[in-house]
Amino acid sequence: MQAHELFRHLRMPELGDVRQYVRTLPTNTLMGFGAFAALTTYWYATRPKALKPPCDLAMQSVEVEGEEHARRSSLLDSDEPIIYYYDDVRTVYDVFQRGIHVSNNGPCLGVRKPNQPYEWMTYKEVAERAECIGSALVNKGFKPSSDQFIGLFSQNRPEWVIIEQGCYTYSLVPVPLYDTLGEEAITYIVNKADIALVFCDKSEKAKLLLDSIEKGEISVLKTIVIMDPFDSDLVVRGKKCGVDIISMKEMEALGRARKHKPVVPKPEDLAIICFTSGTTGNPKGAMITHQNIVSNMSAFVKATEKAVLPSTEDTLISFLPLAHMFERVVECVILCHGARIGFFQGDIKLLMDDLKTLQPTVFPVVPRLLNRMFDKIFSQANTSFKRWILDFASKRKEAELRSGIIRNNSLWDKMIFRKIQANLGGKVRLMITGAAPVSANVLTFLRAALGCQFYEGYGQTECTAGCSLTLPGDWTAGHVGSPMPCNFLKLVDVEEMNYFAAKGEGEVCVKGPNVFKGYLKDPEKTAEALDKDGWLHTGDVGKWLPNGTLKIIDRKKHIFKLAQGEYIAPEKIENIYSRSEPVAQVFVHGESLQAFLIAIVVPDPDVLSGWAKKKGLAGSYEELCKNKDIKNYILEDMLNVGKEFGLKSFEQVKAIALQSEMFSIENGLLTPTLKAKRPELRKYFQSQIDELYASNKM
Ligand SMILES: *[C@@H]1O[C@H](CO)[C@@H](O)[C@H](O)[C@H]1NC(C)=O
Ligand SMILES: *[C@@H]1O[C@H](CO)[C@@H](O)[C@H](O)[C@H]1NC(C)=O
Ligand SMILES: *[C@@H]1O[C@H](CO)[C@@H](O)[C@H](O)[C@H]1NC(C)=O
Ligand SMILES: CC(=O)N[C@H]1CO[C@H](CO)[C@@H](O)[C@@H]1O
Repeated sequence: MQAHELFRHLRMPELGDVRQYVRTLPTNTLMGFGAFAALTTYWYATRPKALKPPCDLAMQSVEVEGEEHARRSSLLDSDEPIIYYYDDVRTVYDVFQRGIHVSNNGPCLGVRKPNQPYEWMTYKEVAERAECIGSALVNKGFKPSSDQFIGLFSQNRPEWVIIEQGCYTYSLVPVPLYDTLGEEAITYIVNKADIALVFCDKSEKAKLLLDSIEKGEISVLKTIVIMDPFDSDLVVRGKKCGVDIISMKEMEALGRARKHKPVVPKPEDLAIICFTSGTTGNPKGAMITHQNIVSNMSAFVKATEKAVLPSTEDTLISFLPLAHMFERVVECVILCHGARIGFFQGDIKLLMDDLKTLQPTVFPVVPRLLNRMFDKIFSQANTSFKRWILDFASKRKEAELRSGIIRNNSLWDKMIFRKIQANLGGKVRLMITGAAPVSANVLTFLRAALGCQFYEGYGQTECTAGCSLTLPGDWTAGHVGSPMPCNFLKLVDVEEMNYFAAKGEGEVCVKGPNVFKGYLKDPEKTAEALDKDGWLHTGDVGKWLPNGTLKIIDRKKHIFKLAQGEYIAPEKIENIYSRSEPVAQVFVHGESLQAFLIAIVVPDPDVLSGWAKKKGLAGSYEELCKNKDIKNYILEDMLNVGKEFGLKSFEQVKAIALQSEMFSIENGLLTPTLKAKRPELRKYFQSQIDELYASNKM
C-alpha cells in the first residue's frame, strides 16, 4: 500500500472564489483589510457552542490506586478497565451478528467497477457466504480450534471480511499476509504458523507462494484459493508440487454443498495472528484474541459515545491495509453498529474518485497521507495573497478549536475550506489518525480545514492498535490523548536516558484486556515485550502533561555508549541533523570502541545544486555527492544546526560520507513503515564506516 502516493493525485481548490469575493469589496475596505475585521466580528457573533466533553479536559486521566505511577481514563468510574460495551458483543463474531440485527439486514460491504456507482451486499448475504467459506474449511479437514491458521493474502476487499467471518464462524484463526513483508518473511510466516491453506486475491500472489514451494522452502502449504480469475496453467503448476489451486467460487460451493453448524469462538480465543516486521530479525506474530479486539473497540465507543456514535447512516472508506490492527478495529466499530464499508478499487491513484463516489462519513488516515494533503493545499496557495487568506482563515478556525468548537459551516468553511472538504466526498464527520506520530501543525490545520471530529490515537499491534486516544472536545494537538478506557498506562524509569517516572517521564507500559497474549511460538521475544505482571513495554518514552494527557517524547531503543561512556541516542541526533537544508536522510553511527560519531548523509536532490551554487560549486547531483568541498560545507551546516538545537559536543558527528542513493524500502534500508533499519544500514555502509574511522583517528 503506497498511502503516500495518495495525495499526489489530489486536486485541491484554487481559492478562486475567495478572490472573486474579495474583488467585489470596495477597494478602500480591502486595502485596510477592514473587510476581514468585519468578517471576524460576524464570525465571533455566530460562533456555535462547543461540544460537551465527556470529562473535565483539565483532568483527563487519574492515578490508579495501588499501582505506582499508573494512570487510567477519567471516563471510568472505578479502577476496572472496560472489556466490552454491549453486553451481547464479546467476540468479533458477535460484532457482525449485532450488525445484522441493528441494520435490519441493511447494506454491508460495497465495491465498484471503474466509473460505476457502488454495489452493496447485505449483512445476511455476507454472513451466508462466510458460513459457506467456513464450512468449506471444515470440509477440508480444519478443526474448530485456536491452532488452525488460515492464510489471507489480499488487499482490502469484501472477500477479506467474508473469509475472516467465515473463520470466526468455526473458531478458526486467520493470519494476514501482505506484500510489503517481502518474499522471505512470507515464507517464514507460512512455515512458522503451519499454514496449510492460503486465500489470495490475485494469481500473482499465488505464484509468489508457488515459487517458494518449488524452491523447497515451504512444504506445509497444500491449498491455494484465488479470488480473481486465473489461468489453468497455474493449476497444472500447482499439481506438480502437490498444491491444490481452486477458485473462491469453488470453495464457496464446496461449503454450500455440506454446511456445518457454527462453532463460535469464546472471548479468550485467538482471533488473529498479526505479523509485524521489526527493524531486525524475523517477523513476530502477535497473538490477538477476540477480547483484545472487542475491548479496544469498546473503549473507542466509550470514549466517543456522546460525540460521534456510529449509526446505520455511516459509511467507511476501506483502504488502509486490513492486515494491520488499526483498520481492523475501525471496521469492527463500523460493523458492530450496522453501518457500511465501501472498499477502494484497490488502486490508491483512484482513491479520490472512490471518495467522491462513496461519500464516506468515516475516514481513517495515517500521518503520511495527512502530510501530503497539507503540502498539497499549501503548494496550491502559491501567491502571497492566497497564503495570507488561507493562513488568516485557518487561524480563525484554530481559535475555535481551542475553545472546543469543531464545525464545517462557518463563513471560512463556505468561502475557503468547502472545496477541500468536497475532495473527500463532502460528508466526512469522523477522522482518526494513528500508526505514527503526526505533527501538531499539520493536525491542527487539517482539523480546522476539514471541520470534522478528528481523533489521534497512539498504540501498537501488541495492544490491538490503541492504548491512548484524544477525547472529544480536546482539539489541541501535540499529545496522544489519555489512556483508553480499556487499559492502564504507566511510565517506567529509563535511567540511561535520564527519564524518571517520579518526574512523570519514562517508558510507556500498557496493561489491560487489549494487551496481546504474546508472540506465536516465540517465548523469548514475548518475554522482552510482556513482563511477569502483564505490562506491555512499548519502547516509547512518554511524559504526562498536567491535564492527564500523554505526550510521546522519545524512543527507548538504539542507545549505545561511546568509548568515554557517554550515552548516545542516534535517532534524536538524526532528527536534528535532518533540519539542515541540504540533508535529505542521515544515519548516525557510533561504537563503544570509538570515541566519536560519524554519519552517512544522503543530500537532498531537490536543493543540493541550488545550495551548492551559493557556495560557488556546480555539477550534477552525483558529481556533487562525490565533491569533497561540498561534503565539508554540509558537515559545517549540520554542526551549526546541531549546536543551535542543543547537541552536546560528544553528540556531534566528527566526519560524514555522502551517498547519492536514498535509503528506501526497496534497497532494504527502511522498514515498510519507513523507519531506519539500523543493523542493515550498518552492514550496507560498513566500508564507508571503516574508512571514516580510519581516516579521522584522534
Ligand atoms: C500556482 O498554482 C496554480 C494551481 O493552483 C498553477 O496553475 C500556477 O501555475 C501556479 N503558479 C506558480 C507561480 O507557481
Ligand atoms: C459537515 O458536518 C456534518 C456533521 O458532522 C456532516 O453531516 C456534513 O456532511 C459535513 N459537510 C461537509 C461538507 O463536510
Ligand atoms: C493539555 O495540556 C497541554 C500542555 O500543557 C496543552 O498544550 C493542551 O492545550 C491542554 N489541553 C487542553 C484541552 O487544555
Ligand atoms: C475502533 C478504534 O478506532 N479503535 C481505537 C483503538 O485504539 C487506537 C488508539 O487509541 C485508536 O486510534 C483507535 O481509534
